[in-house]
Amino acid sequence: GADEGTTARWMATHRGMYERATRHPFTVSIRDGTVDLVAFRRWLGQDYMFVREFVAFVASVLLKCCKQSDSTDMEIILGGLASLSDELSWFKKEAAKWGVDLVGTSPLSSNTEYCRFLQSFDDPEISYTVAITTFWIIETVYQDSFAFCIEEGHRTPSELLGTCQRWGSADFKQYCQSLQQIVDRCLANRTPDAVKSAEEAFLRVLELEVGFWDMSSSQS
Ligand code: HMH
Repeated sequence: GADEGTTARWMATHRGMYERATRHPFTVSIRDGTVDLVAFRRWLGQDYMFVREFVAFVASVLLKCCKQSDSTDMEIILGGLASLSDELSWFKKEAAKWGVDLVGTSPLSSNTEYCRFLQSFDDPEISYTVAITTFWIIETVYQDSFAFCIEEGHRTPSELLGTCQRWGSADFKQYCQSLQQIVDRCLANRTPDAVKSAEEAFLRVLELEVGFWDMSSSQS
């Protein structure tokens, strides 16, 4: 319909891939209450390192935005960047609670691969449209994954509810929807090639997210 943006069409077209990222056995096991706490600890340590790289990535999105877009976009991205400060504190507190040594943790290969992808956005040749699309879908995978863990019928262990609420809250959903509106607006006036590049970035994120969950839940 007329109110359906490009992002909604991608999510329908690539439904299977989107669901592999947002209904992954790892996050579904959190919701079921069967989660392996060794895996949860591994995810926590790895995600802390990811978020540190993510800060630099969001800064690169902000920079691209400042160079070519309007001030409402800037305020939303800046708000997202600011909230990562609180998120890093949260990771440290949570790591202490779970006995995860953040200093002694080194990135596993899927994390390194994802971080390299994030670093590639430093290139000024990568467009704001591709960057904001990437930002939106990275946040949305966590929003959708963790919201499912606190939806009706969940059996999420109480000590994991705080984690799930961080990304599964109504506020975080609203923030993701603001990003999605920016993306759809950016895509609306771009060439088919530019839209295709953004769609490829969208799919790459879904792949990298599946890899990140696989890495977290792997038994090795
Ligand atoms: C791997 N994807 C990964 N970590 C995160 N913290 C987010 C997305 C959301 O910020």
